[in-house]
Amino acid sequence: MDISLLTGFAVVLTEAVYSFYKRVHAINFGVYGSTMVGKTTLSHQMRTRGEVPQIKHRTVGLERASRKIIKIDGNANTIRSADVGGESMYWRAWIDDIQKRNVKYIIFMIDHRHLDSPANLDHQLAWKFLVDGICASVWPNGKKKKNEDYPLAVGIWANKHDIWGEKHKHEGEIDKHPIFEPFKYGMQKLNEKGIPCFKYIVSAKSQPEMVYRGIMTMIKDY
Ligand SMILES: Nc1nc2c(ncn2[C@@H]2O[C@H](COP(=O)(O)OP(=O)(O)O)[C@@H](O)[C@H]2O)c(=O)[nH]1
Ligand SMILES: [Mg+2]
Repeated sequence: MDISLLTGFAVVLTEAVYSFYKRVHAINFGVYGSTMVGKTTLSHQMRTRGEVPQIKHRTVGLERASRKIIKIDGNANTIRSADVGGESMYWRAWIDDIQKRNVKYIIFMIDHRHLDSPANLDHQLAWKFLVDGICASVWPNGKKKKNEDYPLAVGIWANKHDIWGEKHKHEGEIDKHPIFEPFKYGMQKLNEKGIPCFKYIVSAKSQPEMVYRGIMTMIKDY
C-alpha cells in the first residue's frame, strides 16, 4: 500500500481518537463569585445553549459536578463544573472544590454592583479570598500543594454586559473598563505566581456565543 495513504489514514485515525478523547476526558472548570452574579445561569447556559430563564433558587453549598459539551467553530470539548453558592460561608467550599476536582481553569464572575454603589465590596472580598487561596502553598486542610495543583489560568468574567455596557459607558478599550479596576492587584499576584489571568465580558443569560467562545479561548490559549 502507498505509504502516503497510510499516513493519511493514521492522521484521520488520530483525529478521530483525539476527538473521542476530548469527549470522554472532561476538563475541570471552577466557576466562583459572589451571590447573584450569574454562576447558576452560566451553568445552565453551558448545558443548554440559548436564553436562560430567570433563576429564582439560590444555590446552597456545593452541588455535584456535571459534564457539559462545549462546541464552537467545529471544535468540541467536554468540561466538568460544579455549581456552588456565593455567600461567604461557601467560600471555603470553592477552595475544597479546586482541590478535590483538581480544577484547571477558574472563572471568577463579577457584575457591576461595585460601580452602582462604591461601598459594596462583595466582589473585592470574594476575589481576595479566592486569590489568596489559589496562591497559598498549602491547602486549607494543611496538605502541601504540588506544582500541578495550581490552575492553568484564571478568567475574570464581567457578567451582565447587557446591563452594565449601557449603564456604565466607557470610551476606549473594553479591558480598560472601570469594572475591572479593583481586581488589578489580585491579577498581579496571580501573574507573579505564574498563573495567567485575563479579563472577559459576557452576558451569560442571553449570549451563549460569548460564553462558549470564552471557554474555548481559555482551553486553547492556556
Ligand atoms: N441581565 C442579565 N441578568 C443576568 C445575567 N446573568 C444572570 N442574570 C440574572 O442575575 C440573577 C442571579 O443569577 P444566578 O445565576 O442565580 O446567580 P448566582 O447566585 O451567581 O448563581 C438572576 O436573576 C439572573 O437571571 C445576564 O447576563 N444579564
Ligand atoms: Mg447560584
